[in-house]
Amino acid sequence: MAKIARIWAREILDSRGLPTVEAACQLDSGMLSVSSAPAGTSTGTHEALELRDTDSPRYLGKGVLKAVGNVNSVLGPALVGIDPSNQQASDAKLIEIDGTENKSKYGANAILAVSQAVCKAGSMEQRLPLYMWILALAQQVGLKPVVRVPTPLFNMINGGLHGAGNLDFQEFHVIPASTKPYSQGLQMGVEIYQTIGENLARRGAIHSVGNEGGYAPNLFTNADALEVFVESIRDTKYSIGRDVFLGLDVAADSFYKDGEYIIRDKSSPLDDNGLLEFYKSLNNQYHLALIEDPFQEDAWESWKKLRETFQDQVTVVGDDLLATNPKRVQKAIAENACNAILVKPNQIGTVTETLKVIKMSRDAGWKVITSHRSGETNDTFIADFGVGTGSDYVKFGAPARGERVAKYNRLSSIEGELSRIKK
Ligand code: 2PG
Ligand code: MG
Repeated sequence: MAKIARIWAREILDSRGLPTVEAACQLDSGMLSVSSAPAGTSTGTHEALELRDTDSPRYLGKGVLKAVGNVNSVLGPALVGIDPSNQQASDAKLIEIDGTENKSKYGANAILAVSQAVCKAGSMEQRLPLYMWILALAQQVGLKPVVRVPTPLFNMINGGLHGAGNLDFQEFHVIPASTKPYSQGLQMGVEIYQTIGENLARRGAIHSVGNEGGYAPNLFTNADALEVFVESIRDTKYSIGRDVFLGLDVAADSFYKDGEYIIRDKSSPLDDNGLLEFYKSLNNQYHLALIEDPFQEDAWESWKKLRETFQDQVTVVGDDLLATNPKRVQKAIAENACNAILVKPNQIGTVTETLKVIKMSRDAGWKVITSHRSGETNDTFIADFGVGTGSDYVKFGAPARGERVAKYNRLSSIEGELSRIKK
């Protein structure tokens, strides 16, 4: 059985041109794995800490040399000699030596890059495709073994902190029916994405694309973006409610200020009840299948009210609300604040903790959505993670831009492998 011989890290750039941590794990057999940490733009306050060199002018204070140094001098050496197949032991060691609630001593970016690199090394040692190895790790924490290529949530229009246009809502999703095979969903997503582009160009509304490859238009209101979806989908051979569904990541924290929500659809700021009424009217008109972060991240009462209003007709997803954190997930289950989780490994910091959070969510009967971050690299770890954990959905952005497409292409290749294995 090979052991971890050396772990090291370096600073690389993410898709936004900002530094992030890449870690490499070498086994004494000579095998080498590499993985990198993604980074968020609209980060929730309850997330584990992303360590940046704020006191240095390098990269405008966004360098990650401290986090890299922590891997090279502390985290890496601590794992030398450990069996890479023992993910739980190596993650426990990382958690123990950091010793803080939110990974603030050595940085969740440093810790996650190492945890993922070890996971990849474990899959090599086990001679399994990464998604099959993640399936085995998922079983170790008690998850039911399900391997599936999840349904993609395509983020076609970007607003909020992600878009250069003028929309307040962060993400406007087109979601293929989950009964469709992945390859068909991907094709529908691409055809609809291109058609949306043509329609926005005709309206003279295209501004650019946002962080996640979705168009970032200037439109009159947020509801107009949904209207563009309706028009564009009508121009394809697909129909809403049969082939595809619509969803939103509102990311409400980004337009919440002093107890009020300011959106361009309304001439005056809304309180929580006003925003709920607005969601009701959007749902009446557009039949939303999914809504993420509809309220500010600590507005528990409003989340509960929304759940009571929509019951299980709408998938209500906690991202900033939950921050992939077991304590917050427990509270949300007890309070019936949502019925789905957005899973982002870097919000908590290790592979094992992420798997445990998925297990809690599954036990509560929630849907599981495995997600990228707005700052991504070409690492496709998260695609394998979505498959091996049997996630219902994955959120990887628009079907455009290299770092997004890398993940969609990885799912295509897994789909091909699985169809061959099953035969
Ligand atoms: C989100 C994510 C990913 P960020 O809010 O769901 O789409 O954005 O990575 O900027 O937090
Ligand atoms: Mg979100």
